Amino acid sequence: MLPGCTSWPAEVARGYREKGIWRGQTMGAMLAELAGRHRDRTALVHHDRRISYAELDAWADRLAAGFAAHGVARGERVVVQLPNTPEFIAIVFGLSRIGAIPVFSLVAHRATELTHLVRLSGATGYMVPETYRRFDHLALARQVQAETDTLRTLFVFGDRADGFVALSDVEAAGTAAREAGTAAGEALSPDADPSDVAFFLLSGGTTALPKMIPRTHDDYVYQSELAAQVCQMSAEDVYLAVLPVEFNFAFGCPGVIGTLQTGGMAVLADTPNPLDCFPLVERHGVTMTAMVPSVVALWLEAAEWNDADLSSLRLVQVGGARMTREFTARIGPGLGCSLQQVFGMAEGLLCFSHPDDPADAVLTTQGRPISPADEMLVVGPDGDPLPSGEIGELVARGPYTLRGYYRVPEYNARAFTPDGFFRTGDLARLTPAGDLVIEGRIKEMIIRGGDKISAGEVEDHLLAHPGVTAAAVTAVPDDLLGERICAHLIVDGPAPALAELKRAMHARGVADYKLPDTVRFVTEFPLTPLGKIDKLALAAAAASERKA
Ligand code: OOB
Repeated sequence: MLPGCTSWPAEVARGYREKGIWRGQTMGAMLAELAGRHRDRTALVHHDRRISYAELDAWADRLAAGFAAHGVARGERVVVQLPNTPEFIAIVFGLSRIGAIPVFSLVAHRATELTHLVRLSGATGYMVPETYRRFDHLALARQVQAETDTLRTLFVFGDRADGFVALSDVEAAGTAAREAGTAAGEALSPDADPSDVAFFLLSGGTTALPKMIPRTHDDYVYQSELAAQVCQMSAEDVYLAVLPVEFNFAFGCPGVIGTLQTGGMAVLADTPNPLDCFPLVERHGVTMTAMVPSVVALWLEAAEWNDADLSSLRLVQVGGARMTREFTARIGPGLGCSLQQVFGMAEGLLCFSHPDDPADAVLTTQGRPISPADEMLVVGPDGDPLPSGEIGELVARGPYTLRGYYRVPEYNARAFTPDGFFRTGDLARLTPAGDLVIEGRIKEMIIRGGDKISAGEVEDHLLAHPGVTAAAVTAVPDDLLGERICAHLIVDGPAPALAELKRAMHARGVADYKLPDTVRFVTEFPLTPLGKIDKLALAAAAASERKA
């Protein structure tokens, strides 16, 4: 495995292989197999473009050869920052075919996040769109290259630009290399090792900037295929990628990858907005999709007055944040389909409720792990498993749950138990039937709509503001987004306005979704008996002020 990643213990890995859980197939080889099976069937749809399985496979090959021709070598990391496009999917397959490793960045990330990712990953390549939502990604890429040491090549999806290699030129180089190679009888591209990293997902972040999650070919091929099976997907299914595909949920839970593994068709939406998505459901006969609760809320509202025909929908997966029973009860009737609750994380473990579970379980639990080989425990403060029904921390290990984040050994020592369970930082209990119920969080993370924000990261940015002597960041409840970001500050001198704090953070190159929504000024922080800042008390104070 790539140095800096933690492998599964050898005997555990052997067990997964012997049981056929890990198939020893790379993502690239899997696509070739799928292309052989489904040739002319449509794999991907975006606007008026339809890409067949055979076309996607040939495209990934051209890109693989093209990236190699542009110096991208096996094991090298390439940060990929693209909106929902077929290019994103083809590039991921293309890079992984030469054993290069895409790092999935959010399109909303800015200089702060990207310089961090490039430094942490040691990336040699960075792929951006020209502009997206009027933001100049070329300028961002130039800035990130100037501020870091390893970026050799900037790639752009769009027109040629100074200092960038255009994706069309990568493809052209690939076509030329393949023709020359075929003439010389060379093997196309040496395939990657299935037990090695296929790509890096990013953690929602709890303590600081995003951490990198190595996902191997073996683990991901297994996860997405199993997720598709649990959702009873078939070649007749049409999956709508409503969320950004760089999220694990939309990429492989089962997402786009699981859809391809069953021979179905994946439609890529530009935004989760129902006004964009409803016409896609109608036009393509979408049968399945995945959303976070704040997006479902928009869909439910729109479905009330919009007369779009959503009758093709059979299953809607909802996860990523907590929901009330009242809310979950509206989803099935409101959209005319079955609901599946999903508890998931980029780190691995996936729990799904099942449409044929008792109605109450579907409405109030996040179901069970998708794999019989998943191990999931609810433990108390001493690390011992708690009796069923008691609330404690959820810990997990299994064939698609990471054993360590990339290049953060000290953090890993705390984030995993000595026997390799990942400490999720989520508070949970199990029902007598064995279903998971998420009750809250230990980790200091705010879930604002679909976005995960690390309290510690925002605090660091606020502390950089002159006059701010102490900062604590908590969530405040919000009807629309679930939670919003509240900054509690102690200042020396005049209190800066919220707009001023936001402007300063924006100028530091922080993604907009992390900017605080409200600010409170206090003279001291309440402390817990152990002398830590009592964030529960701060959050409660903010919530009651908000109500008033
Ligand atoms: C998904 O992945 P991430 O990595 O963005 O966030 C993971 C965290 C979990 O640790 C938990 O705190 C929260 O998001 N979460 C939920 C939840 N599902 C995730 N909290 C309450 N209820 C749920 N159902 O969010 C993700 C990845 C794959 C599939 C679905 C969601």
